[in-house]
Amino acid sequence: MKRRHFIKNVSLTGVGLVAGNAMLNCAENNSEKNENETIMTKTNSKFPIAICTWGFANANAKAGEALSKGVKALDAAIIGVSVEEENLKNTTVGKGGTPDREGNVTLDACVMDSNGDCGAVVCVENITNVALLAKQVMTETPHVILASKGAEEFAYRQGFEKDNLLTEDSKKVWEEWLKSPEYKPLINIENHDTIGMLCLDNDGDIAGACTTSGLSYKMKGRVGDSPIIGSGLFVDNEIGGAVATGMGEEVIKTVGSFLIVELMRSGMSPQKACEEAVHRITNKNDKYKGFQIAYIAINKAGDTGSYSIHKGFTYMRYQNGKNENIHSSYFNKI
Ligand code: SD4
Repeated sequence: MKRRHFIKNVSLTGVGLVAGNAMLNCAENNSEKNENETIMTKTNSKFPIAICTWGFANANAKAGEALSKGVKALDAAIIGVSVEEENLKNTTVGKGGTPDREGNVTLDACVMDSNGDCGAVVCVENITNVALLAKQVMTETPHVILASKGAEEFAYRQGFEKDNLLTEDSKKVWEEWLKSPEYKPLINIENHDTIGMLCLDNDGDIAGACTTSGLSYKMKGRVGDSPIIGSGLFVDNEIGGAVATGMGEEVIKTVGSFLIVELMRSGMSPQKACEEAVHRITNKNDKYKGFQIAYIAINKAGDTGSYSIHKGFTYMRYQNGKNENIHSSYFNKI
């Protein structure tokens, strides 16, 4: 199936879901063409697995179901995260995201595939499905990152439609904030919901996607870790993958997701690697007391792990048809 074809045919609000359904049908048709015994063996194994940050049960289930039908890891991750990009109640991802301090909703996203290819878009306005757009950057351009207006214009050329990302609810909250604006971006221990997702498909291949509207009331033009390959997301199909959520500046300073994959390469479990990446931050000084960071990771064997600075972080894991919400262990016990 040519992605260009389905993007041309999608509606204003349904890029991701229409994309998702098209990919599912495609996988079903392909499955029919494949040998049945291969599919039966694989569905009985530990794979596929989908994990994502926070309690995004629907998003993770969508990805898991897609994987179970034979969709490859990257497309499944994009199907999953598009659920949150289109969820107006999620105020830190996609449409309905909290704006910057000037009232513009600007989105960041990246994807990384099992073959080591990646794509990202930063500071994009008016486009809801930015993870899918990041994939388009990867597959349809010679580049890895497109920013702002360039990314938006590329999106229109690819068939994405213009959308107003600032909902009435987000606008009201922003107007309230404007009455006594704090210059500091609002980020605290409880308030994070970027979605980062890692999928391990029936073939044992790993890929991921990460998408966010970034920090609430950030400075105009601010970009966090989420679209930065190695920080918000990193995948090495020989080893595993990791994604981050939380205070992006601190994740970037320690190249957190790349670090986790490298630690797994040297033999650490996903759990230990996530712990070590958090300790790199908490060992520096005590500023960690004022912000949250959390990582999740998966290795090639399908083992998963997570760790956060503070209490309260959870992640979803879909495996063998079961979609669980797992409470992460954390560093700051006081
Ligand atoms: C950022 N890491 O832009 C993102 C914010 C986040 O849940 O994760 N929010 O820094």
